[in-house]
Amino acid sequence: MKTYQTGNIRNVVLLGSSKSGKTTLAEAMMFEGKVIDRRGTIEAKNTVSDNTEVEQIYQRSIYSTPLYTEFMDNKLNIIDTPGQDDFVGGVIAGFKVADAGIMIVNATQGVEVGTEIFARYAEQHKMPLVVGVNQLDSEKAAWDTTVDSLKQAFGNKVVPVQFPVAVGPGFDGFVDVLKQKFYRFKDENGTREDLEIPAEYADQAEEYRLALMEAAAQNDEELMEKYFETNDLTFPEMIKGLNLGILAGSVMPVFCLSAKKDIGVKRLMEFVINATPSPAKDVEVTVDGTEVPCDSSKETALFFYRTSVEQHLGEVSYFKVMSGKLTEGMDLVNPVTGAKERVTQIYAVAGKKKEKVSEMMAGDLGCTVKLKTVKTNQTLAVPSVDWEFKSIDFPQSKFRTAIKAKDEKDEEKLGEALNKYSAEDPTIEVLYAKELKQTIISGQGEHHINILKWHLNNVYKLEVELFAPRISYRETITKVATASYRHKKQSGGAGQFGEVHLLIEPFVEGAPQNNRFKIDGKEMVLNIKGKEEYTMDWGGKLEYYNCIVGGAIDARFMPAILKGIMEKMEEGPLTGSYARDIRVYVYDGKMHPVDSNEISFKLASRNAFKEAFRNAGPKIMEPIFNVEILVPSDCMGDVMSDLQNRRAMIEGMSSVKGFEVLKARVPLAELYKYSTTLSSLTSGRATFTMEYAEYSQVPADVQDKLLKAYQEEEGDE
Ligand SMILES: Nc1nc2c(ncn2[C@@H]2O[C@H](COP(=O)(O)OP(=O)(O)O)[C@@H](O)[C@H]2O)c(=O)[nH]1
Ligand SMILES: [Mg+2]
Repeated sequence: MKTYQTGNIRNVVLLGSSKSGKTTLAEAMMFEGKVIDRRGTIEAKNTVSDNTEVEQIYQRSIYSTPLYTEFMDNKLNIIDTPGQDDFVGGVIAGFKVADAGIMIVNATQGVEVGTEIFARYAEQHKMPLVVGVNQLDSEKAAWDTTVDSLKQAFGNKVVPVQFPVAVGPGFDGFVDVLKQKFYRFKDENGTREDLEIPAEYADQAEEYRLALMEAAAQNDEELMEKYFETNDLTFPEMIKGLNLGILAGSVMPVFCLSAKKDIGVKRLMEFVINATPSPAKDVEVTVDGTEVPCDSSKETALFFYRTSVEQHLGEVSYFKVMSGKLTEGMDLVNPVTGAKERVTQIYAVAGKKKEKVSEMMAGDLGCTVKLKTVKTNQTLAVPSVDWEFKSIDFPQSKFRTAIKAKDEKDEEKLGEALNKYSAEDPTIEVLYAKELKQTIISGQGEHHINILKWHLNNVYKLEVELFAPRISYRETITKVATASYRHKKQSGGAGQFGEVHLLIEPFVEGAPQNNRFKIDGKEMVLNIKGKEEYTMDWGGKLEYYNCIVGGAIDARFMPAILKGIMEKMEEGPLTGSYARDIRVYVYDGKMHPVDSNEISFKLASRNAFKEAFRNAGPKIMEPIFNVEILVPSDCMGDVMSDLQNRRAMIEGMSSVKGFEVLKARVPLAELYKYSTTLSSLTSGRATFTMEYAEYSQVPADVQDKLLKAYQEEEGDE
């Protein structure tokens, strides 16, 4: 393959609902570019893009696949993506390295859930979109309704550049009003005749042309003037206007396709090359704000957007050349870790097929093998620069579950497998929750986690169990209480003796120090001699006051007393959860001249604290999350009533473009598998985010249940 200069590269992401035909289109694009000499099909399980076993079993894309084709002296790098929200990670990684998206819409369905969801992601990432209406050869294909559904979803920026003639099984051509041609196809291999627009379509063509011209003109004042004066724009002027509009997100041009019959594929590629930007204008801003232009004459730097383990190759690292020129054998450095790497081989990638090249210019996408340390989101650059490119902004996870190996002996193997898997799929997070004593995995949805499970079963040969994670409850108190405890043991040898009297009250941020308390109607005044303040690892505070008078307890025992309290806070008296936000005043006690030691005082304070805690109006607190849900207006009722069953507090509602934005506060305990429920309530059309907000008291009935459960568990032991 020849070396492509930055200006002759286009990086695009294929987007759209599942089964709209992205993978089939990618196949046709590579066929047209002669990267492959025959097209595979989804049915025959031999496409370049869906090439993993799990994808062939499920017959759909799960991973994003980097591909390329060569057309009109340009290299078109294509990221084929899966059409499901669960696998959005690959789409977001694609946005990081691409300059435009091609949104594929199925002409038998019109705009679908996936279309809406991925258009929303594209908008968030400021990704310009070109639309291809595919499957126009299908029995049930409908052009007008599909275009209407696009206009309804995305408004006036939707402008067809073409319209088909004879939609359905007889679909063999379309009129292109930008090129002013009628393209007719003679076979299913893209062989086409370029004809004059037939007279019977002249009026329709003129109507489309005017609409397109107007859309092109509105993006530039000069063009607008010219258009008003002459009522006409030349071809280059149209391209210029459309280019500006696409970039600004104010024009979404629409094309006709049958990916399966290779109709419209060449023309779409031609347009992408003419009207979407090359990486030459890209400027990437590093973590510390340095602007790095995509210029092949500057210092070499690579950004790694994906890694995977592949048959025969081992670890494969996918990169974009962000700056400079990459040549075979180049020595580069990770500016953050200092790790040195040699890029011994460079490949252009078309799925499994890897074509060796000797160099690559800024803007191009490729892969290499046998790097020692590089992970997704990392940078390699020549030693003279310290650029660190910003990480891919993966969406927050939406589905959380606990996992364990069915056979305890496999726990370590499971840990290793999970680490490997999450390195390949950064939208899977793995965490060992010390507090819960559980391994928690999170991802984008239940299906996402099920695919992970498939890998654990089939690739790593591990049997695992998924179950609801424990909740990190907290315990605290609501009023003042006192307690005393004497620890005494005198059975031969050295004895043990320690007695502690303490008072506890709730700690409230900012509340003034206090030394007068009322206990059972009696006033109690303490003589505060020392104060220590601790922030607990799990949140909240402990304030520890020494109020001992008359040497009732030696100062040397005070740390042991504190230790006893700390231990009990780590394993709270109610349910064994962490306790927080408590003030403890140690005001009296007793010592024994011989038998008192640290252990005795620790045990005495532990028990005194436990008793005081239970008398101080103890409460269990639970984590509450802020949940923001984007719901289609017609599903609002179902989503609301489901939320009510989850003890949610609705905080607000607002509407945007046919969607309602619902804000609520929901206890984490009620959010297990929420993404699955939400998806089934809305046929997959809603999305949500969740974020920790605060701890709040559980209602009395829930507290009773938790106390009972803990007592039973304790009883079992
Ligand atoms: N009739 C027809 N079927 C198509 C066309 N494009 C794709 N398909 C079929 O639609 C299904 C989904 O295609 P695929 O490329 O996997 O879609 P993806 O999920 O968007 O990647 C497959 O059965 C394809 O054979 C097309 O242009 N016409
Ligand atoms: Mg696909």
